[in-house]
Amino acid sequence: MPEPDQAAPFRVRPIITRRGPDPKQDRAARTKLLVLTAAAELFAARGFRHTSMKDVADRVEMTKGAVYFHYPTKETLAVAVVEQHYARWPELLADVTAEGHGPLETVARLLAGAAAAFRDDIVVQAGARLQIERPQIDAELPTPYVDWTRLLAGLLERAAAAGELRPGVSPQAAARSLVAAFFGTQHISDVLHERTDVVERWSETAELLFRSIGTR
Ligand code: LUB
Repeated sequence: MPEPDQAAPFRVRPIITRRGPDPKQDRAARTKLLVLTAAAELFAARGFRHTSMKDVADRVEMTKGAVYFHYPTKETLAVAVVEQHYARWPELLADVTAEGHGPLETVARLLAGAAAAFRDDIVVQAGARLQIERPQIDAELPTPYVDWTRLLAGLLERAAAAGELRPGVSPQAAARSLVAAFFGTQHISDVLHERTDVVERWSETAELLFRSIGTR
């Protein structure tokens, strides 16, 4: 099965912790990731406004100056956390693609994998909260939803070509509907149950949606 269009979605740079022979650079990259993860924990729990750079410094037992060395502003740190939220998805895509399923099954397993990441991964959770708080953050955050929509639409076009979609189902409309349903499901699960049930909630929503778009 041809590779999904990996060129387009999620154009974000993952943080590289091993930068080659220079141990100093390695240490700097590891410290940068440590600070980002601590910030993600605080942003996920308290939000952007109620998290200070001092809070982040205290959590990693570093001076504020040392934190500012890696992230000159709290906004820069928020952008980095949101970018790492999206940097999770190319890895998930590569893993699911390697399993070699048909395009519609690939869509189903991608979103099931994303649901588990929303339940278990603090950087994913923090990125989602910061995207909700975009109006409070004076910085250029990645545009939400569009990369997932483009990725799923590409796979669903292949599903249509493979006869996996019901006649008359538009791949673009199905992609937008799946993204909207996933966003809503994870958000409600977050507000009501801190996403402890997001995998189960998404599974039941997915069951209904894939019944309505798929031939099998
Ligand atoms: C996804 C969220 C929550 C889309 O793409 C995004 O930005 C998303 C966070 O903003 O759901 C659904 C896969």
